[in-house]
Amino acid sequence: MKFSLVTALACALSVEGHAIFQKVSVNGKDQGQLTGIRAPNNNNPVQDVNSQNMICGQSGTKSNTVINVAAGDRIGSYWGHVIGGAQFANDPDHPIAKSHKGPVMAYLAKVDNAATASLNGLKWFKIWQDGFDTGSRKWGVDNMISNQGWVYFNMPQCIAPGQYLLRVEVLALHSANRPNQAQFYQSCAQINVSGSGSFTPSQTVSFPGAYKASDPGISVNIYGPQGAPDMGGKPYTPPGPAPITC
Ligand SMILES: [Cu+2]
Repeated sequence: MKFSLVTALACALSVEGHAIFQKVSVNGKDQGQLTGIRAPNNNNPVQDVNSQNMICGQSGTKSNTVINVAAGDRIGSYWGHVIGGAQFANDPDHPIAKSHKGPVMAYLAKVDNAATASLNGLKWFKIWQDGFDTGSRKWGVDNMISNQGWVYFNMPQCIAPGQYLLRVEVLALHSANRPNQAQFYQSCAQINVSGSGSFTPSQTVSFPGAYKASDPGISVNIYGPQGAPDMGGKPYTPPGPAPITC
């Protein structure tokens, strides 16, 4: 009884478990806290897939910096429980609460000026995702936690030079078996891509618009028959389009 009360309380305080994408690295070089990032200034999730906040999170921090990236570079996206990282020493919910199983996804949208671009009307395409591995039964979020908040992916070699917004998203599915309880966390990084790529997406999506609350990657029970957050060993497909291939 006591245990379940504690568990219920932990759920009620799940605000404690949220996370913010707040820093970028390029080939291992940390670009600095909130540098070139449009991040929400609190860690509350977006739960309405039709909200404007689905684009880059609730409007929050601004930066005049545009981060230089070459096609093929290894990009790091750093997540922390609050802006700054951990909320306090040994914060168990840093970089995110372990309960918050789900995929991590990265999208790009071409813009003229990444520092000043409006978020409306952008055409997004997915460049990477880390969903659920049925073999190890690990989620993208599990890999982010093992990397102390860092999520790594490569800027695809074929991306055409120019400025982009890079939207990195965590989708926490721990309560997604109840309507509108999937939790979306996202910020956008302002980047300038160099290289000799010439990729133009044949299909793009809008935010909001790309997702429906009923999408099978969003309205989903991730718990197996034993209650483990492992899809019962079944595959899971993240929402949105498939990542591009070069
Ligand atoms: Cu949360």
